[in-house]
Amino acid sequence: MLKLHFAPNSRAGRIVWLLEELKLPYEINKMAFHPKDLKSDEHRARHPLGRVPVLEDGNVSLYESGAIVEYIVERHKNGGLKPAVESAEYPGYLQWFHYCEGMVMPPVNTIVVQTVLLPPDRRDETALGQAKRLLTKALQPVDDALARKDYLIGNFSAADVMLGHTCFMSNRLGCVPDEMVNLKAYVGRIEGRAAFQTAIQMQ
Ligand SMILES: N[C@@H](CCC(=O)N[C@@H](CS)C(=O)NCC(=O)O)C(=O)O
Repeated sequence: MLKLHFAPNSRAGRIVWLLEELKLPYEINKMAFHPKDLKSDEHRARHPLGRVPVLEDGNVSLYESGAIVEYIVERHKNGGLKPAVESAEYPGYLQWFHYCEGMVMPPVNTIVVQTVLLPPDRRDETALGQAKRLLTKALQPVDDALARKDYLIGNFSAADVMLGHTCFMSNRLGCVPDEMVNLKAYVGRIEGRAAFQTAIQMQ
């Protein structure tokens, strides 16, 4: 059985969401989003940086959320969530799948560090302002791409599990401007998915 090492309000939610969308059986090790769990020797043996998500599947152990998503879709169940390599949708799928960790998550990380993780006396307003501006810039092409589509490549796909989760987080951080109406509507559609609700409510 697939085993997911999880902490709330983290990228591990992407994997719960995917497993729920695909209706795959899994077990879950819920940890606190706290160094006592994440930086324990036990968890560092699974992830050298003490982070989540980590997926175990028999003798396979894997970290990096994007790699885990690809692994599940390729090795366990496609469920129509990854277009065929020859299809017209495939290049867009690849682009948005990787745009998530490559372009959008770096400023999200900085914002979370500067608003939640650091104690108030160590926060840096300049770094925070820069990250917010960068995030808004990085989200603009996503808003544009969603002008005539419900999901990033038309139908719901694993690229939405990656980037959609990040759009939801960006919105929750107050970084999706009202003018990005396509993106706001997209986040609403994602929030309306039962599998997403299961993932986001898991604590
Ligand atoms: N690129 C990695 C990032 C993993 C990561 O940074 N996870 C965060 C939660 S979203 C974490 O575990 N942070 C705990 C820490 O930094 O101590 C992935 O996509 O899996």
